[in-house]
Amino acid sequence: MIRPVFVLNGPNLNMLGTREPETYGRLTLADVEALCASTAESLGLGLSFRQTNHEGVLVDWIHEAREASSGIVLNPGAYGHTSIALHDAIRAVAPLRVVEVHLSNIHAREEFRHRTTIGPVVLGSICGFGAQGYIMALHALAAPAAEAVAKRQGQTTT
Ligand code: CA2
Repeated sequence: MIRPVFVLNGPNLNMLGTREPETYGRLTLADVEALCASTAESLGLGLSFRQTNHEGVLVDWIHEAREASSGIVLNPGAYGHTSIALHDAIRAVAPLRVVEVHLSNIHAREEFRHRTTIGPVVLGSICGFGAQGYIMALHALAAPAAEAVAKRQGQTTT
């Protein structure tokens, strides 16, 4: 059984769709989960979609992902700008692939959102595309996974 991708969401993202639609869009987190579920299914990926408002819970889930997932899509919310614990947790599970996602274009917003502590330790970062960013991140994680499956079956993907 191929391990699921963990899609982890940080603080306040449970409020999506209720306020600030000009910044975060109109979809709720349940809508984003449904989008991820259909994308994961079409890509042949399993999915574990979660949200927490607690930094330590995100750290625990990243540790869990080392054994239990094939990669992480992480929207760390505001902890992405402040948390050395998340930076360290991602380093601790290397070489597990982590894609950072932000719904909004953090570089076009307040200065304190321009930098993320996890940017240097993730595979790549996607921001400014709304919920589409989650889909892009799942595609990014699926491509090498497909290659690994083909390799096991003695096929090539190109
Ligand atoms: O753009 C993103 O996805 C963010 O990670 C969202 C975080 C923000 O602190 C980051 O700078 C960028 C905040 C999520 C809060 O979401 C809300 C949605 C609706 C109403 C209130 C909060």
